[in-house]
Amino acid sequence: MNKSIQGAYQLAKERYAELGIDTDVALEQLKQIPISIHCWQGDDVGGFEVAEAGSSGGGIMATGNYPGRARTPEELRADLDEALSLIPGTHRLNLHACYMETDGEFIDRDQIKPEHFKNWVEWAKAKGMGMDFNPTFFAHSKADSGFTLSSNNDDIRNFWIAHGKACRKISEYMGKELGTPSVMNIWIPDGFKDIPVDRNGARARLKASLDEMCAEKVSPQYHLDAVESKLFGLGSESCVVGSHEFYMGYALKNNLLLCLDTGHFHPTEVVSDKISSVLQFVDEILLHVSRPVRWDSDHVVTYNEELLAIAQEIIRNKFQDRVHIGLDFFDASINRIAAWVIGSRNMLKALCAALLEPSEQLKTLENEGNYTSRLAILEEQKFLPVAAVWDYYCAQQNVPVGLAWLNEVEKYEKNILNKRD
Ligand code: RNT
Ligand code: ZN
Repeated sequence: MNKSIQGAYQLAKERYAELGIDTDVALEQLKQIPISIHCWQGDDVGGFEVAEAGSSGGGIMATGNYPGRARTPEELRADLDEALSLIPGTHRLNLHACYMETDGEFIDRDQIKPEHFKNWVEWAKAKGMGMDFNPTFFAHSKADSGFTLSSNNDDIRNFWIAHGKACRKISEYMGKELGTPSVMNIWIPDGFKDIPVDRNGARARLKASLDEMCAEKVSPQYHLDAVESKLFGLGSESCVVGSHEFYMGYALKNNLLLCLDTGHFHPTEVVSDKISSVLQFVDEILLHVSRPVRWDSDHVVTYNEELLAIAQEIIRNKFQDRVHIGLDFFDASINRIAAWVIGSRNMLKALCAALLEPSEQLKTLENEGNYTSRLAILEEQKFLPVAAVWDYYCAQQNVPVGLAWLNEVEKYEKNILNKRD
């Protein structure tokens, strides 16, 4: 390892030791936290479905047309390989059902089977990675009305229930094959563009559909169901059927995971404040870490105060086993591999910083009512040499230190991405 990285780390180690923090222990803990990296940043939520493929549509949309989008599963896996080689640690792959591989054959979503995901599973297995999964309830002719599981058309509703059931089998297969439960997240675009008069009807149908879809018990050793709410979306500006209250209630009643997407709440609400509330009542949650800009805009995650606050909530409360961390953003206006790398590294940096906090000392001060010292330490720690610890971690994990990863992405862009049409 480079001498200056090591030297800086030694100095940082001493500095943190003064606060009672062992940086080696912190890095050992960081290594144990997997991030579920979303496949859909790599191709603008396109997927590889035959016939029904196309725009992301149905309530979400990636904007931009940066060259080099992955067009095939092989390209997407190669791009993920590149991104993973630049992100320290062992992580998970979060796959959407529309990334099925059907050998050129049209297989509708109610008919998909584990075999259509075999290549992904083999790919993950070879790397010792776990996988998470998502039914795809959008970008399909049967979602064009804007309603899926809450549709008032029985054919449509039953089709999507069948899709959900098929996906739970696939998720179970992933969990079995990879030896770690697959978290299957349910997000639907259903909602009303303009003011509805029968919100209740739609919500009652959604509840009935979820009950039917999730009726079969699957071992939590292999598969976990999660439900994701949203405040509003494209085409569901006036009412989202799967609102926060709806899914919070559903998760509590049925003992499912609640998924909190950081871009799915009112702009002054923060997910960091919700974690310790919902974890009083649900066993586990899934996070979709994104970056909202004015609305649900799915920007690349930056190292900002809220990201740090989320990491602090997880680490301070030792919630690592109860919070599944997934990323959810899609930016097609910049190099897509860089987007993955920036967002993932930021999530890890925030966890690294949180692991270096003297949280027990801070809690004691708070309990004693010593808010002066609490604030002083919180502010002081912002300027401690966390970067030296992070750099050392990257070097130790054999990934580029500092901005060196960007050179790798630029090389890949020149040699690989720019050769794609
Ligand atoms: C959409 C939700 C959902 C999707 C992914 C692709 O608003 O955030 O999680 O982004 O399923
Ligand atoms: Zn999300």
